[in-house]
Formats: sequence, structure tokens, C-alpha cells
Amino acid sequence: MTLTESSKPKTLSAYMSDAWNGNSRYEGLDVVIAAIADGAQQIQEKVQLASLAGVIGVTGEINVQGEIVQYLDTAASDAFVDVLSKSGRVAAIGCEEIEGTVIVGDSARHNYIVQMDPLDGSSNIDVAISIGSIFGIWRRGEGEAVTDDSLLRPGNEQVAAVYVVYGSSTVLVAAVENSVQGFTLEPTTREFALTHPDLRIPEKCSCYSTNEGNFKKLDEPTQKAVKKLRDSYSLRYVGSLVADFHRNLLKGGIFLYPGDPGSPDGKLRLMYEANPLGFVAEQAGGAVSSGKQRILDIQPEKLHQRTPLIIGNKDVVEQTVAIINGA
Ligand code: FDP
Repeated sequence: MTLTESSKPKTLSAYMSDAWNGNSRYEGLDVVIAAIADGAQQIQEKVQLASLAGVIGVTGEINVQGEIVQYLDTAASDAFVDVLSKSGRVAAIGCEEIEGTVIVGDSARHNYIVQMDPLDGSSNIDVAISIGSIFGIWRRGEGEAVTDDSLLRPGNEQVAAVYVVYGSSTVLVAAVENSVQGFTLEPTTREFALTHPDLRIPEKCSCYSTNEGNFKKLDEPTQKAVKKLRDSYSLRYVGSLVADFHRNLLKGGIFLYPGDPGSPDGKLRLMYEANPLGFVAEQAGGAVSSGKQRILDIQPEKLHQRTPLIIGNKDVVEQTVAIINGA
């Protein structure tokens, strides 16, 4: 099938220019998201090569699976720090792979703060399963100094969030207030095209996603909540948060990685996993909770802090949280 000019989906850059042009709240945001799209294309190419790791290994370049995982984690972190720094719009970056704050610049044009997980689900890299990248984006206050603490902002102050899934296709989802748009990388033009406009989580929840292997570790109310989900929905668990979240956003579903008595804060990270995906979920009509409160209202204390995460269809998240709290 050939697409005529008029039936071709909008590109990411055309979409951003049409949607945000002249809106001062989003001044320069298109540049930040274009930088993310550029970095994502670089990483997508490297991720594809990961399946050839054994072959490439013969040359001695990348020889064992552990090394390709490490290599890609670092390559993704370096690539996104590079493109975001060069965008001229980002004042500071927080990254799963980097201990402290990356301070980029403090001119008036450096008006965004970005927190990212450059390669989420890295234990799936070398087995050809979907992985991704996640970004939370905040506005820097006018004239605000850029310091190590610039990153410690609650999720409810995010102005945008983006994630990318490197799967059977490469998909970039971008959310701002009341708007979630999905774009697919078109391999021949190397452009992201608007394929999933105005995403809303379907009314009907069709699956639950959790690591069932952790069931015995959970406290009794959380076990009760998981049992209720088992009785109601199909289980779908990729083990890459971004891939599980994306499927649930498109098809309806709930993801939970709760805390347990041994690790009350769970496994996932507040600033670059829970907050950005929580923002996307809420803009798409879903909900996000730590089991105690709305994720986006947590005041962060540390850059790499963890949080239990319950995210997806609003009614099912609310019901699950209620059971966890003794209902
Ligand atoms: P990974 O360890 O592969 O990096 O962010 C951590 C994460 O993946 C998530 O993407 C994923 O949802 C979760 O951990 C999987 O954890 P379990 O293996 O404990 O289920």
C-alpha cells in the first residue's frame, strides 16, 4: 500500500510544532524531545546488534553476555547525556547509571530538568525481549540556580514524560498535560510517525503484571490483593517495566511491584521509572500509587530512591491499594 501525502501520519517534529507552537509552557520542549528521539534511534540500532553479541564476540569486541549488557547500559547513558546536553535546553540531568547530578548549563535557555532511565529492563537485552528508555521532564524555574538538588522535584511538577520501547517496532510515547501521543519509528525514513494519537487507557482492564515468583515474600494483605487480580485477569509479565506498562496502556491492565517486609520500598526507582510512567498513566486516564499515596505527590529525598509501584487502570489500582491497606 502506498500512502498519499495527505494520508501519511504526522511526524514527531510536525506534531510538536503544531501542538505546542506559541505555548510558553512548552517553550523549547520540542527540542528536548527531538534530542530524546535522536538518542533513541542510536540506542535502537545498538539494541538490535545485541542479538549478534555472540558473533561480534568472536572479534573480541564484545565477548560475553554480561559485557553486552554493561556496554549497552553505558552506551545508552552516554548517548542520552550527549544529545540532551547538546540540545541547549537542558540544565541538569539525573540518570540511573550516574551517581550524582549532571549539571549542563544555567543560561535562561536551559529551562528543563530531565531524569532518565536510559535502558530499562536491561536483564532482557541479551534474550531479544523488549526493553526501553524512560524520561521525566521538569521546568527549571526562571533564574533558579542549578545545583545538585535541582533534581529533587515531586512528580506532580513534571511538564512532560516520554518513554521509548525497543520491541518488534520502536515506539516513542510522549505525554504532556491531558495528552498522550504514540509514535512509531519508520525504518526507511528514520522518522517517528504518529501512529497512536490521543492514547487513553481502555476502560476494561484485561491483565495484571507482577513478578509472581515474589508472592511468598509479600505480606498478607498484598497477597490478598494479588489473589484477587489472579481471579479476575490474565497474567502478562515481560519483566521490562516499560514494555509491561506500554502493553497495559494500550490494552488495559495493572502493573504492580509492591514492597515486602524485607524490602518495604520495592525495587523500582521513583524519579526515573515511577514518576514519568505515573505521569503518562494519569494523562491517559489511569492512576499510580505507592500503596500509601499517589506516586506523583511523593517529595523525593534521594536521587535514586525506590518506591513500591501500582499503576494502570484507575478503578483496579484503587481497588488493589484498598486491599493492600486492609479492605
Ligand atoms: P531490570 O532489573 O531488568 O533492569 O528497572 C528494573 C527492572 O528491570 C524493570 O524494568 C522490571 O519491571 C523489573 O526490574 C523486573 O524485576 P524482577 O526481575 O524482579 O521481576
